[in-house]
Amino acid sequence: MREPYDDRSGRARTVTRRQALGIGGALGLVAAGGLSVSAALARRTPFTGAELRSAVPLPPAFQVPLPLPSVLAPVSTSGGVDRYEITQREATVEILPGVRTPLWTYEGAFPGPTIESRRGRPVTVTHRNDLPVPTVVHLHGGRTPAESDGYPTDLVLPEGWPDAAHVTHPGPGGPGHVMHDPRAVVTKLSRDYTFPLDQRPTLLWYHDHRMDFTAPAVWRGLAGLHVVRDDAEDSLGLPAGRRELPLMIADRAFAADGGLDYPALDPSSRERPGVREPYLAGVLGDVILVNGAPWPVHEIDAARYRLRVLNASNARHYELEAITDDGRRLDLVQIGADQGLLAAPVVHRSLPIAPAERYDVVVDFSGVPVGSRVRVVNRLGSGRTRDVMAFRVAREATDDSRIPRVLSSDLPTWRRSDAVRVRDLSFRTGRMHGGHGWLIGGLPFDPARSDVTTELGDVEVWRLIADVHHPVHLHLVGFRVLSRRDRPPLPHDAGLKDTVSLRPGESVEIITRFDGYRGRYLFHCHNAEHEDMGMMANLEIV
Ligand SMILES: [Cu+2]
Repeated sequence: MREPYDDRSGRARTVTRRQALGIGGALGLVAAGGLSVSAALARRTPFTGAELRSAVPLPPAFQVPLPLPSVLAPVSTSGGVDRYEITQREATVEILPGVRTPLWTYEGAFPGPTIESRRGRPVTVTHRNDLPVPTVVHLHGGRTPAESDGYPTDLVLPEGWPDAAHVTHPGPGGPGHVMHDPRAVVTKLSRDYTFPLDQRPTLLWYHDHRMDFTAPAVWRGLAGLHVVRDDAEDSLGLPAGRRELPLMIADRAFAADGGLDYPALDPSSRERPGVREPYLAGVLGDVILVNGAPWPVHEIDAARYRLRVLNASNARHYELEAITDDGRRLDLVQIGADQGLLAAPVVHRSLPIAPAERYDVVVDFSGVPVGSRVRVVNRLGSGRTRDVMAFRVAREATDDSRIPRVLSSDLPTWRRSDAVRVRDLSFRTGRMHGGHGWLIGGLPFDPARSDVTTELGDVEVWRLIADVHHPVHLHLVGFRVLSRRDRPPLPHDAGLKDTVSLRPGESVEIITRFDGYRGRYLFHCHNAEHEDMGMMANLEIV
């Protein structure tokens, strides 16, 4: 697993190997032909992946109103536990005006219904699977006991699926490569997931995490939000109520029949995982959805708003800016990261966000003239994918919200000297079961292999090294970013994270304490196509 890493030679080796395999161009990776390695990396290709083109007419930007996902009502709140029920089912939804799109949904909606919870108050969600394929639910960012964390082989089988005893996984190498996971806990039709939520308040999200098929399942609509709150955060005076907006950003593409386009090798998601070759590095859509609506617009007061932004895209990266009609860039005042409030606000003019990352941001619209617009754009997009959404300032308003100079004082303060070990983990392309794969430490995911074993309470430093973009996510724990390219972290690395964006050729150090629960967890790349094609590993806490 250990791999000595010298910045220059490491990068050169990556590209050489890729060229030797002859897959660089096909993968839409750094286009190295004719460029020196350093020039190719310096171009910092804004994305890793290839874009699908929709085959239906697309609506103009900023016409469709921004939907706000409905908040799910508990079926019971007795015994100190909030109980919810969610049915996973097919539904046909109008995403593009006048176009009917079949989806896989939680409760018939995309995004699924939002769960609102309080820190330390357990939530149990009974998920019923009425879809045609097995599913697994993972609460991303949750500090969850292993049995409810949605390990990829802990399947919930639908009606009529072959019996649990016969569940094997075809593996990304195709039907010839079969994996069996003796530790999998498989249920039929439904499963109760229990979330203690003994953790810092933040925006979490739940999504499908099925072995080999996470990317197509999330693409088809299996994603929803889960907010954790507590009294301390409520008392800060941040913008609240209708001035707090969840924004789930996700790109998709649409086929001629109105359905979502996805380049799956097996469109039924039943047997053969993986995508067609041009999309091996990631699937990008040409339509930008926010809360399930294309390039929406939202009417607002001339006041401060709290925007809780999630990048729920499979592979697309964004660098967000808020631009007024007269070309002014509004400050994006970051108050929180993946795992809750920062110690103090950090002001950005643009904010990079990789798949699965969240930012909690306050934007002050009070200086924007009534009747004008603020566009949220993606600096990494081009053409139609440059626009994300818009706010239209509809009216003057009073505003008694504030952004305290001190937001929290409970962030972990792990030091490098606290670490009992340092691990080097590479995230790179390579060969897997005779085909193309994405590897951690040179190996594709195998549920039966031990990758990282650590003791409950241990502090570790991980040095993560990438070839192309890899947003790396750890289950169970939050971490802090210690360094990038042996330099101090960037401003947007502040706070407690659960996903860190490795950029091409980059090494990033993180530090964390593995506490909370013992058991079998995961860490993986959150480019969903990479994840399905091998880029996951076991994290065993003993
Ligand atoms: Cu990746």
